[in-house]
Amino acid sequence: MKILIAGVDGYLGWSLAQHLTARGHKVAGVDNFSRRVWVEEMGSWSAIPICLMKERLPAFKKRFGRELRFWEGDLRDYDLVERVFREFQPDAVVHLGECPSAPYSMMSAKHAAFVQTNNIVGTLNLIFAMRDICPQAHLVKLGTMGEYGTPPVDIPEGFFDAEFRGKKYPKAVFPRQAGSWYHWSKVHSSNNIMFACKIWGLRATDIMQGVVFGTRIDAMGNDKQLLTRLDFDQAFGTAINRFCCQAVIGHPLTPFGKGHQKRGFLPLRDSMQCLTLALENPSRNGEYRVFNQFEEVYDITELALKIKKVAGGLGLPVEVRNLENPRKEMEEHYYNPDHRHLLDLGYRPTHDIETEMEVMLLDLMKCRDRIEAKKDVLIPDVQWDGRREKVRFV
Ligand code: NAD
Ligand code: USQ
Repeated sequence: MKILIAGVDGYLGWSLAQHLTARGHKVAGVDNFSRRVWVEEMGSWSAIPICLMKERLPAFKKRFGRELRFWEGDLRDYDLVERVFREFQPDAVVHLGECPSAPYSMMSAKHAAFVQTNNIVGTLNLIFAMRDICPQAHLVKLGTMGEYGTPPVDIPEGFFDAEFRGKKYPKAVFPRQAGSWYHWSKVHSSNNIMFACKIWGLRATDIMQGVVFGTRIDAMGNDKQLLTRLDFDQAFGTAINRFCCQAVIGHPLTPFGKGHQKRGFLPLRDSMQCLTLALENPSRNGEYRVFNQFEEVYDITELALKIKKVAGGLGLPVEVRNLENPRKEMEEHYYNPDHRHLLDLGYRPTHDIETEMEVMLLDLMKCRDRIEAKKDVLIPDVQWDGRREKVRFV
């Protein structure tokens, strides 16, 4: 299959390009390197050193024996998107090319507007190009489990059978209650894609993905030039990735507030497995389907304690110390999302989260100096009420 990855220079995108190529697909990608700039703006860098695209591409060719065709450019530029589609004629498009950070979107009016414009306009351009150039292509769009928020009821995969005043309403869209301007940008794009499928007969899979963690996938082998980024700052470092970076420098692991927030999590290698299943089992023409993509639901403190245990086994003593919560979110709550669709397609979850954490810690121990050099970024100062003030340990 010819697969276009929008956002190919990113954490997931660079991994996915390798995973899909190793499976025999023909892959091409677009990126404008904005993730590199945002992390720099946060005063940070990737814990794992990453190469420039001009170094990544020859290393890719050497390992896989195939070119990765690459266009540098902004998905908000329709002319670029149209050119890429005309030249590559994809059978499938994986859209990862968005700003993925909740805290970044909460920093100021400009950041909120940037994140929403970037994410919504880029997505619109992709669906217009699909309509006009490749209407048979399948869009696999990364949404987020955070679109649903944390409601006090079970969360279905996108749709549920509603009932109001005794009347049934089958396949109603499950209500969205996102928790940041970023998460709302994902909701808006979900609605736009659903609409495009309805009026133009496009086909799409909207992936409500949980939080991803991990430093590597098998396809990378031991080639340093093929490694993907791993961030630990307050905006672009996600929970387990941050906790592992904290552990290797002996910094306390930092659940926010009471620390009983629950989320769906999955290792990077499972994310690759699930995205591949979605691509190789496309939706029908005109079908907009939703997959909830995660391995297991965990409580943030439970995860911190697991990392403490695994780190201890590697001779890294570390404590868990809660920080004031910079976000407005529930810290103790019900959380029970469904995730049958991918399991029905054959998803085999890793389940062995502690082994995955050990691999991460061993990889990150080699990057200790880089984390130490930027350790100031581990304590957040972006608060959901608009203040820019570092939170304290409680
Ligand atoms: P990432 O920031 O590493 O990757 C996104 C890539 O897209 C970056 O390389 C960036 O430069 C590029 N990009 C962004 N806007 C662009 C634009 N306008 N034009 C061209 N390129 C652009 O993020 P990621 O962690 O790989 O996440 C990928 C997707 O998956 C995002 O949509 C994110 O919301 C979603 N997601 C990620 C996670 C996670 O835990 N990492 C979880 C759920 C959902
Ligand atoms: N958290 C802590 N301590 C930390 C970091 C995070 O307690 O040091 C908590 C957060 O408060 C939150 C939870 O852990 O309750 C998850 O936070 P996160 O930063 O790991 O993830 P989040 O902001 O939700 O965003 C990430 C990705 C985003 C994706 C989302 C999936 O950055 O792209 O959409 O995970 S989900 O969380 O399911 O919405």
